Amino acid sequence: MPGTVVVGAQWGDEGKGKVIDLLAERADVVVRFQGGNNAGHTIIHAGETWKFHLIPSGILYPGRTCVIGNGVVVDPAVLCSEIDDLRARGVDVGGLKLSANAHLIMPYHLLLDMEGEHKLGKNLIGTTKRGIGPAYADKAARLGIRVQDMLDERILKKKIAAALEPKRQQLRPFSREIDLQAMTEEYLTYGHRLEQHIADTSALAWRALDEDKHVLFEGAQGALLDIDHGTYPFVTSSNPVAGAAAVGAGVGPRDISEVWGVTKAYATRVGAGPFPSELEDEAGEEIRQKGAEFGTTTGRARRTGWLDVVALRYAARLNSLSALAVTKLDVLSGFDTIKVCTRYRGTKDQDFVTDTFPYHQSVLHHAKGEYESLPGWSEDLSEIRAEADLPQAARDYLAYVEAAVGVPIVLIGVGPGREQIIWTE
Ligand code: 2SA
Ligand code: GDP
Ligand code: MG
Repeated sequence: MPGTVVVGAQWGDEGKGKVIDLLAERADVVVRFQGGNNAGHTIIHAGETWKFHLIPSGILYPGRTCVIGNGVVVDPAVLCSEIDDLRARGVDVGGLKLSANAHLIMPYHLLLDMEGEHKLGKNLIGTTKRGIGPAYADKAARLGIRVQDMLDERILKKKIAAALEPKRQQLRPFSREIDLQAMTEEYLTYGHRLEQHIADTSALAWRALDEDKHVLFEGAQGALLDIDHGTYPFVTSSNPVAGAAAVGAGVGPRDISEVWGVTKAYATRVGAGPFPSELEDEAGEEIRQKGAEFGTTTGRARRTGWLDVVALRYAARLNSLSALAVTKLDVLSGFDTIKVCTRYRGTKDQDFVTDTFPYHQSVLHHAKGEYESLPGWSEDLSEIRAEADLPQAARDYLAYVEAAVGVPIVLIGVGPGREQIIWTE
């Protein structure tokens, strides 16, 4: 079985980690292709809870090759501590491979991310403050430091000096924290520690695909946070859509045969930006509490809302989704009525009704959801393992979503545990 991509179909935190953990059992290689340690994937595997930020979620299977691809931005301090934590809990990390071409998050990227958010004041984006945006900015400006640079002191020092030069003014308030020699030594130490994992991961992925092995491409964040297609500028600085899997892993588009989109049975967003189906009432709070909607990386409360099929259809198109996994259906138990956002209507001076995701920022910023109401159910779903055993109202809800999005639902989540899933027929 060749390449399968798993991506977020909303604003991230859809439960991709759990879906990847399930699929990784039958995969040979798992590759992260974008983002960095802004991502947070929570997995409950063999009764234990794991939180991954950089290391692909397949690492819990012995013998699995887990790749951090060239498209990822890597904070080596975070990577080393994730490796240490896994080792301390008895996990073999021998299969971990790190692309020599991946870009590094440097200490000044963290400072610039914090400073950038501070300057934006009330227009802040609500980044995770992990240095993601500034690291991708340096990559595009060809001032990035790459994993391979950590293996050569002379090159490393020269490149850090060159990267710091145009940032002098911005970094002036932190001049005491920025020491070229100390930074060079720190990153050389990381290079030394990580050397055994550094590889030509593009060739590795290609070889696996050429041998007809199953390669799983693991996305982070979600389609609506995509820097090109999301709710710009309230987005992350990479492309979480499926097309980026080829670029960020170093394979060709024809190596990808399936694209799974993961969505919750409702919607969440963490950070600022448009969210047309947001609930700012008791129902929203109930979803947040029942769904434990707090950031895996930062602990921030996530904004909550009803499922938005306008946005989901957009994600299905952008990613050419072949399958949909719907997680957290259990969280909706107990609502008399469940709403689905099917259209957007303009507010203030904007007068429009649309069932297509708006491409224009001003239109999107004034879009408010309009809803269809469906009957809810009261039964606890957490022990159900067959679609036929779900309450009729839950089955009707899923059928409605499937028809509205136009992508078959293959997997339903009814709890955070690994076994709390229903495979559809
Ligand atoms: P950044 O840090 O530059 O990528 O932030 C830019 C926007 O992208 C959002 N973003 C995320 N949204 C959902 N989940 C993410 N991962 C963590 C999680 C988030 C957390 O799993 O819960 O712990 O807060 C993630 N990473 C980035 C971010 O909120 C900004 O809107
Ligand atoms: P990711 O970033 O897409 O991997 O998602 P996160 O791990 O950030 O957030 C998803 C959260 O939902 C995690 O805490 C999971 O353990 C949890 N989760 C996943 N699937 C389900 C489900 O079907 N039901 C419930 N109740 N929780 C789930
Ligand atoms: Mg997450």
